[in-house]
Amino acid sequence: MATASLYGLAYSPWTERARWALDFHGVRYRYHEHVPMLGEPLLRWHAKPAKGVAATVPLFVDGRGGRWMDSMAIIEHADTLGARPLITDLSATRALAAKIDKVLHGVRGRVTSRIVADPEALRESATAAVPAWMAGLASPVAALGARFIAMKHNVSLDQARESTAALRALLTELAPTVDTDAPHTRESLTAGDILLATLLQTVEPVVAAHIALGPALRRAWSERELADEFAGLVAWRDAVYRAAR
Ligand SMILES: N[C@@H](CCC(=O)N[C@@H](CS)C(=O)NCC(=O)O)C(=O)O
Repeated sequence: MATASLYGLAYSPWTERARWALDFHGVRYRYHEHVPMLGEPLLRWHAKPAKGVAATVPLFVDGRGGRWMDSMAIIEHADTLGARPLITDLSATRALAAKIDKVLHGVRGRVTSRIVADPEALRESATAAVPAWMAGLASPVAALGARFIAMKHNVSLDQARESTAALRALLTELAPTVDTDAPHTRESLTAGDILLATLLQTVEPVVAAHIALGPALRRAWSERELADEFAGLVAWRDAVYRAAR
């Protein structure tokens, strides 16, 4: 039987949303952690993007010639494989994903610049790719990898302030749409919940049991001020993870 594969970056909200939808539907696949920069040729080989198009993760390959190189496309595809769809209103969900993606692109600049500036965070990034004893040696490669990501995705490393303002504006808009008191179950989970829950990774990372991050990387992903301001949403996210991930 053909084996499906998912290529991703475990800490990335884009990967986590695709993975969550596939897991929710019980899709069987082999997960492969992508290594930025060094893994680029392999990723392009698997993704086979059109000329001039960047290969990105998550990438889902079904082993029978089917290829989905976008997190929302993977969620939509996963919905065709399971019993109860996560997407109830396709155009509304796509619009929400587009809105969140715009903010996530800015936040990527903030997170990447913090990682590049923090030797400990670089060391932790390197540990994810090589054995721990090599992490010190691999840190410069991790720094190159982080800069490579910034260049490839055209992000500026000093857009931290604007990205936080955009994130605050988006959370302010989305907070009233979430019933934080409603009971959370697998049965009530929607794609919208997954999109918002994974966005909150950029405010306060979820517990390590779901996404493992060392303390320095956790700091790079966190936005203390927003975590206090949107504590209700963060608590909602934790409850959704407990109930449905
Ligand atoms: N629209 C895409 C965006 C994915 C994206 O930007 N992925 C980044 C995550 S940082 C990536 O592939 N980075 C690794 C690399 O470029 O090597 C999606 O929703 O899947």
